[in-house]
Amino acid sequence: MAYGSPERLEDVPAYYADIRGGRPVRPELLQDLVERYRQLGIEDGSPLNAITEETRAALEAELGIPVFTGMKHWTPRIAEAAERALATGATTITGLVLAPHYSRLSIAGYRAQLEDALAGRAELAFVESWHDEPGLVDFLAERVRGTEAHVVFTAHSLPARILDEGDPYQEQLLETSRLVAERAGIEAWSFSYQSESDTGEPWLRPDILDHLAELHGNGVRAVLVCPVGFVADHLEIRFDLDTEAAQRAAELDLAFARIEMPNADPAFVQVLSGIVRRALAVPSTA
Ligand code: FEC
Repeated sequence: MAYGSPERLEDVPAYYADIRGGRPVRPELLQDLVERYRQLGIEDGSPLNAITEETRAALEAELGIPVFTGMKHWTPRIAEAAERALATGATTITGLVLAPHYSRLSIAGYRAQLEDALAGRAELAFVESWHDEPGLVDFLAERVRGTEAHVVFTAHSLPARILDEGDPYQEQLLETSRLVAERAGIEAWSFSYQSESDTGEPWLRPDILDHLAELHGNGVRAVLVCPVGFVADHLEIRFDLDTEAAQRAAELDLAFARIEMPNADPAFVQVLSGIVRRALAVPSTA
């Protein structure tokens, strides 16, 4: 399962409405979003949807069992993927989200959509999180090893209230960051959030834009961003990091680079395949 992305600019209002789940969308925020998607160039193809399909096909070939894509906020929907899987006669279905860290505000939503769609018609082996998966840690460590820059690990921010609700999201993100830094022998690293939404409530901080200024103030002159909370190129990577954060770094005279995302890299697909195999060996009882 993946987040999903609009294929055309004219899809953006419906996509945003889906993300908002029925809550009102402020027109100026919609306009701003359309503009970001225009800059991303989705009229020529959505990177996220194309990469997700490439990953699905590679995983299917690697596993030798059918793999279907279900998108949280776009088509093909999770419910459609569930029907297609059931139509093959599957009695156990593995749910894997292409996002390694659990939050009630993210992964739980994918799970709920899949559970509702299956309605008890197959056993569900759902992967709750894979933030400390050794293969993922090795893969990311490989991407940052040897850098002389300060490494900034990032992930999508969420409303800060999750901290009071005992949500494991932040803990898992810091754990992945620590494991990757240790594995790569990196001592100069920090973590910051990105892609905060304007929803009128406080979000988890620090935001990368402030964090870059803080690092610069502390004498850092080069950063390498490693977005541990994402696995593919999409709007939050190509716009929020490559455009917005890169611009802020340029204003600060801070050298800025980011790692290449895992996307459908064969080594990354092998990591996913290992996770699915293990999940299938132990179907969840939930
Ligand atoms: O390339 C693309 O078209 C899709 C990029 C994309 C990814 C993504 C991942 C995550 N989100 C998470 C949480 C939230 C929360 C809200 C929210 C809002 C948006 C909006 C867009 C968007 N997200 Fe997203 N997210 C992506 C895109 N996200 C567009 C709406 C406009 C905006 O704020 O920029 C706030 C919802 C609300 O308004 O109530 C919360 C989390 C992830 C990482 C986990 C995952 O991939 O599922 C968490 C990719």
